[in-house]
Amino acid sequence: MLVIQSANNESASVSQSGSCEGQKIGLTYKDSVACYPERVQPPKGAPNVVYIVLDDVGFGQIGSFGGPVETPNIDRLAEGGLRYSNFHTTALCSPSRACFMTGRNHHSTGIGALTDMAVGFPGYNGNLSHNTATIAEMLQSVGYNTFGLGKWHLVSFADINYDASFDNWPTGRGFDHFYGFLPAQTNQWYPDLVRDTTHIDPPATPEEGYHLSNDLVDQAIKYVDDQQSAEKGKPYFMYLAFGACHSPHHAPREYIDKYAGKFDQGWDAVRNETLARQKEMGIVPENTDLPPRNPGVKAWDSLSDDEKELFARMMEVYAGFLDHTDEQIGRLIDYLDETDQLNNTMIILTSDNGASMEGGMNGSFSEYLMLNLMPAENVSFLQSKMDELGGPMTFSHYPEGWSMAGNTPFKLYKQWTHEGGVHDPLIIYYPKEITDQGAVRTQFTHAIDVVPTILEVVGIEAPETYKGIPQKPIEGVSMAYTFDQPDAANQKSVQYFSMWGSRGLWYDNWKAVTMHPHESGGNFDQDVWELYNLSQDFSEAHDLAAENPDKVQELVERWWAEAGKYNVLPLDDRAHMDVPPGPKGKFTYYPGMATIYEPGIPDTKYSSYTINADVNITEEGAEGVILSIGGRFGGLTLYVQDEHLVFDCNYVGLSHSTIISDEEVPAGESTLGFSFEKTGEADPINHTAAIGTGTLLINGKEVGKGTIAPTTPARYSWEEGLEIGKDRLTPVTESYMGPFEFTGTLKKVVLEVKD
Ligand SMILES: [Ca+2]
Ligand SMILES: [Ca+2]
Repeated sequence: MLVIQSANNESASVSQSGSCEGQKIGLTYKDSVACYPERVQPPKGAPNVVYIVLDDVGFGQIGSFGGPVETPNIDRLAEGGLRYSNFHTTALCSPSRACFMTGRNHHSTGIGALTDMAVGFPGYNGNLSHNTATIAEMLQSVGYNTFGLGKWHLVSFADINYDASFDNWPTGRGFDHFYGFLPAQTNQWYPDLVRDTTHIDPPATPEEGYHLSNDLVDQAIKYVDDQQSAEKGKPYFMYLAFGACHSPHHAPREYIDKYAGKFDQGWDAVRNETLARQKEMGIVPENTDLPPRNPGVKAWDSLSDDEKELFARMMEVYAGFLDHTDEQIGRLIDYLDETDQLNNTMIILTSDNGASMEGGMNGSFSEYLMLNLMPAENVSFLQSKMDELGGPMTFSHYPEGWSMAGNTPFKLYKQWTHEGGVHDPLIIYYPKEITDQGAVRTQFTHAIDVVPTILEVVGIEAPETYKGIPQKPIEGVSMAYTFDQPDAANQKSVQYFSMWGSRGLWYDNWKAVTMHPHESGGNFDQDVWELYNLSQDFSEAHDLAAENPDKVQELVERWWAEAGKYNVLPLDDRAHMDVPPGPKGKFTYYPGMATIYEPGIPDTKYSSYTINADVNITEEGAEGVILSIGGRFGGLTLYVQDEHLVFDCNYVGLSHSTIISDEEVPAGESTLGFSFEKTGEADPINHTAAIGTGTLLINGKEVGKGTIAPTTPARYSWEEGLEIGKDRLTPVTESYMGPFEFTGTLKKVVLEVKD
């Protein structure tokens, strides 16, 4: 009777939470003393924290930072809080988010570059290290409820499918709930949504008025409402990371049209106008000089009328996108206000990197062209798409000139460690503790400083161990000291930057920086370091390196010291954007299967392959998709329509190779098939994966044949994968409306990739 002996023993009394010392377990309840472990409670008066992260929004785009876009709701936060005019990020999405989440440098937590570019070094393996707990984990463990919404981009591709470990999905990193998307970007009209750990269909279509930004805020309000209804006043942490304003630039038409004609003056004039407003607002020092146009960007006045018309429209689309986002933020603020929560909520709003040049000099109708390393789109092609920009038929991006203007007054863009890449807007709104409302703070601050600021305001320390794992110390410095001390000295003295080979080191208001060309062969010793005194030259307009070689030397040495401390090495300028070919072999799929995302999709780009589907069709016939990969901006699909079997290969949204069977699909049991016989290897120079002959087969008999070329060179889609019996989100071909589910009985589909 081991149990009874143990229960009789005094020392066996259970102390579940350390606060149940009086508890006693006897033989029955009559000789026992009950104790209920107390719920973990946040410090008394701890505020709600709403952490809003915009994507690819530059320093000079939001109204309250002098930008040309109307953002009255973000401006409300600025007027009621503080604007930080010397705030920095890492130049890229995942790395900045790693800092935003952990308070540690991005290499320190394994996100040296994008999660899409994971490499086998500690600073670059693409998953947030578990020795750097996230702010969600820290707040959850002291009793906050935690809601994650929008873009995650903090899980490596190795963990993107349903065979993932899930421990770096948001719910594995401290979020009670998550509603958003995992990769770098998603279609704002047809997002690839994840709820907690399950992919779901969007709740409505664009025709019904759906847009992701609206949906995120609806869900954000619902999370808070559900939680506050259950326990009024219990604090929560909300991380709300919009897809906006990363490509695709998608916004309801009326928001875009509101800006008609507003950018006809061009990017050079908008830069000047923005700088003038920034000076007037005190966002930049009076003596700030505008650096010359970035390399390759043409003077607006030198453009043709067609170029001006097209490019101005592309900026109208972007402005509409940001304006629309602002309105959603306004809905959230209004909700907090109307429900009496605003005064006890700290709202942080920022962006993850400078404005993006990823649309190239002419802009782009589909970002998937850039992601497939396709040549720049020419103006006449883009003009043919002009009326559709911003809508569901495009996946567009504005040209570099607008990105330059968006980063006013800085040089360069997202991806680079000059200020244009790493200098971002930051607003902290917390009326309870911030009394200098509407003011500007000029202390040097960085993405790693947000987490310690939240910890200080909440009144907790970062844990030394989290779930048994020893933790790295927080590497940022709380900004709370600036709340009531506008002139306080910088409490930070040094910050390194390192992105894709480009490097920078800020030390005591000096900055050394070098622009390293991507994929240029790893010759880092040939990089030329520039030197700026940022206290006198806010915009890096005057390079002092030649006159101060010793200072350059000192800062470069400090860079190496910081690099050694934080896992920055080895230096690596390779893009690592190549998608590994998918697996080969024989794969059997059944209808109802969840989407499989690249790189988990078997190789249909570089190898010959066959598709064979066992179906049963009644006398009434059937239609629908048998197998699809991707969507409107690249992919392939095998489907039945109008009694015929059809194969369609969508080449990055630019052209289609289509084969239609010359015989009807019969009723009864049959095997519907397709084979791709490779006739030419992948040819990166000509922007195609393998080309070949496609053959449609019904019960083994050839019923159609054609050439399949060219084919998607690198990646079908981040957000639309392999599906059986349907084609979710955007359709591969406009011949049908998604999801176009197969109406017959689809027993199984065998995809066989040959060596
Ligand atoms: Ca970004
Ligand atoms: Ca699709």
